Amino acid sequence: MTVEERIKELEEKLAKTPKNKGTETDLAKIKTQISLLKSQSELRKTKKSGISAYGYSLRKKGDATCVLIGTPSVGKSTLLNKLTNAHSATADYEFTTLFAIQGMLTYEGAKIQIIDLPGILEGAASGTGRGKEVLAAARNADLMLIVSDIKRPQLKDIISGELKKAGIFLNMTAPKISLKKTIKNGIVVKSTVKQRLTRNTIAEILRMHKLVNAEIILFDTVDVDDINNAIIGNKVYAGAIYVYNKIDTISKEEVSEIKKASLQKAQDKKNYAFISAKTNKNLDELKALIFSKLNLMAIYTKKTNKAPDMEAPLILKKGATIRDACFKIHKDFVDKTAFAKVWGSSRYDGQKLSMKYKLHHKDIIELCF
Ligand SMILES: Nc1nc2c(ncn2[C@@H]2O[C@H](COP(=O)(O)OP(=O)(O)OP(=O)(O)O)[C@@H](O)[C@H]2O)c(=O)[nH]1
Ligand SMILES: [Mg+2]
Repeated sequence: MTVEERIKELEEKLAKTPKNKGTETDLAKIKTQISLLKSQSELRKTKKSGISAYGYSLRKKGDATCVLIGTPSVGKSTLLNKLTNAHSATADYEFTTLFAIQGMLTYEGAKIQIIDLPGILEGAASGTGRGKEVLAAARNADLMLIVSDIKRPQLKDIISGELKKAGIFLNMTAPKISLKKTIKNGIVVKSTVKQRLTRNTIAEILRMHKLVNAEIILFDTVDVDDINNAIIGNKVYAGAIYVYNKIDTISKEEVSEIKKASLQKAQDKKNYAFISAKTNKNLDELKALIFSKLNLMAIYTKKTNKAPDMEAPLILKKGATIRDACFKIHKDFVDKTAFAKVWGSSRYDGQKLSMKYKLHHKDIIELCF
């Protein structure tokens, strides 16, 4: 029996097993066995086919990487060409793009790599088309741009579903789980919140991963897959922007309707863009949204008695400190620098602040030795 056949058999068993408190541990064990087999089979396939060699996956470059992902003909390549210096072929037939094409978007001084991927179809995660390879290429990105045709807004859910099946979760944070191997005491399960699973079930899952002495602390309510993922680590949590393209093809009123339906919660505004790649509508808003979703900030540097360099800022993650800025310039600067003068978020211009100070987007700093 092949691994795939065994997985199928277990999935059938899982579907047939009644779901109640009495079967909780059995169900968890089947799910864990499936997770273990899947990760084994993925590993084998990646090694055998050398997925990256297919030309779907590109080396990361610049300050951050985004991928354009969606069904064929929604306008991914047109958008790539508009956002970057790239020339990806576009056409009104499906599967115009066959391999990954990249371009660089410069925004606020940040160099953001954007990768245009071939279109994927429903069923991609289970191998339809070159779906698996495309989804594998998307895994490493810092941000997913899920492109749909505004006339078919439901495409967003199809693509999100395929990504989920491929272990890529959008706009969600991983449940916090701490796991450490210990030298004695067997499996110890601790939790700071109420759990649905019993301690015994959780311990059984850990044992299936051949853990004998270990302490697991759960800071969120978790399910079996969450625990398996914390141990195997084959799930990815990525930010995503749902891009509805071709708004030029419907009326303003229709666009408003779809916007209203999509933007229900305050945070939705950060997750949706309504654009026309063809007529350039709302592309500047999309660029700003990409920069913001990537949690980047630009920090300008200046030398004593000189004007700041506004052309080539340091690009750092939000929350970065003066120390991180020094490190980005050169690791030697960390020890050399005593403090920095800051303009922008500081209480007054040129305020002397310590290495621990958290910088803000567009701050100007002068390192003092
Ligand atoms: N009306 C309109 N047409 C667009 C827009 N963006 C792209 N198109 C057209 O849609 C068609 C498909 O565009 P592509 O950019 O090739 O689409 P794609 O998503 O890269 O397609 P694949 O590579 O096949 O997956 C082309 O004829 C484009 O000119 C838009 O905003 N409005
Ligand atoms: Mg294309």
